[in-house]
Amino acid sequence: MMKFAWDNYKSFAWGKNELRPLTRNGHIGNMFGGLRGASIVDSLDTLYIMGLMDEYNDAKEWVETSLDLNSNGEASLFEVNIRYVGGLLSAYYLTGEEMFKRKVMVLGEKLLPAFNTPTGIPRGVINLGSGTSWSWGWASAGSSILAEFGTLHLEFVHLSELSNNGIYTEKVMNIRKLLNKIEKPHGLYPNFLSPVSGNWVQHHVSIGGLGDSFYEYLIKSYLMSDKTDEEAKKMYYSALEAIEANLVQKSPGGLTYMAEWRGGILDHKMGHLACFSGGMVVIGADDGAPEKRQHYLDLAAEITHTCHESYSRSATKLGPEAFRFDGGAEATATRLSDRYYILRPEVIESYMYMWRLTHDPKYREWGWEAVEALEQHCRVEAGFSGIRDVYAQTVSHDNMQQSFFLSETLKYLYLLFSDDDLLPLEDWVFNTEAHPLPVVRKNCLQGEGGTHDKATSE
Ligand code: DMJ
Repeated sequence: MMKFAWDNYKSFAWGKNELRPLTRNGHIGNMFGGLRGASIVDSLDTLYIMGLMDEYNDAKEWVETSLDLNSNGEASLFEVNIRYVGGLLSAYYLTGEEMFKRKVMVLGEKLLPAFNTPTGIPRGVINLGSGTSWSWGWASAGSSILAEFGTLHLEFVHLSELSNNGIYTEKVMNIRKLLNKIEKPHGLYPNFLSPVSGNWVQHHVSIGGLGDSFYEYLIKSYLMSDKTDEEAKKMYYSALEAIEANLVQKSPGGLTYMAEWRGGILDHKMGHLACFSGGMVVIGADDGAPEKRQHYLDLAAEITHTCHESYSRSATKLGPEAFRFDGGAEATATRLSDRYYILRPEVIESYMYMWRLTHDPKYREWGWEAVEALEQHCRVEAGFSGIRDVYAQTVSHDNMQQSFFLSETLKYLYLLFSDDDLLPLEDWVFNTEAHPLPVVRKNCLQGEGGTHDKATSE
């Protein structure tokens, strides 16, 4: 599947950001500020771990000769960070190729002006040429988004490691400091924060879109620090406690789900994006209070089961963008506008983590069901495409092969069917775009003469 997706991207969209598989051309979009080749940078590590070396070498050569970092457009800080910074960092750590390190250092520096705000909370959009930054037009009152400014930590810690320059870590620690200080309604983190006043702009809380990877990066920051970042650990487990107390629900049919919260009122909806949380809860099961270990394993299994139900209750056996638990619905989309599937990884991501941590064969069976569904409904003549309605017997394609399909969906599937010693979870942490980053081991010189910590990829 990876070779097919890649070969078609190469034939019809080489150098563009994504492949449009029906019209056989490339898509550029406006998320990456004029940067090109998102599918190439997102695929480097996947190709490498799959042993597709000719393809990896083509990708590497393109990055070396054609990835132009002197672009001058409006980029999403979050998207550039998770796909480009994450992709280049993991390519460097996996292969040791200095060129990736050089590129990521240049790119990292270009992101720093986004933090020049009264609070140091970055704005969502940055012009990579001029360094001017601003907030998304659609975000309430010029606010920054929790899942955007809260999903920089892993990459920025590694930028500091590699450059021996503490500035990146300082920037993300400052975000954390503010989040720790500010009052949280019921212990929850709302999705919108003003980068000017440092106050929440409105009280919408979600484990899906707008909130999701902030929570993911708390537990992963702790794990990536070789379990030394006690502050991240504390924040993660208290956030999870608040989520359990306010958002986790059981449907009349017995399905556990994470609802959304709007100023105290629950919206009984779970987004596909929120399905990453099965994986998140299971990777954190061992490090919370010992008496909660089994509870976390159960919660992770229940959420993953619910997300599987959202797939198995559709005609295509692929899940909708959002599913509901009200008006008689149980893990199904009720609105036409929520019925699409754009090759997202989150459900398969949770299968992979659940498999690694429990070895229950059902997770491989569920992963295989997803493979068959992808092959049957999303494979078209020139690549893979998202579909508009997972409940329709005859599918309609959206003509887009997202770069995260190559970076995440196919990588997580590959890992689900690989032995545990391929990128072992004790040594690697996956960023939110599935780019593996090594655990930063504390060397024995730590604290002596300010020696910086050393990253190992053993
Ligand atoms: C990816 O870019 C990342 O997983 C992100 O955290 C959420 N959205 C997409 C995949 O669905």
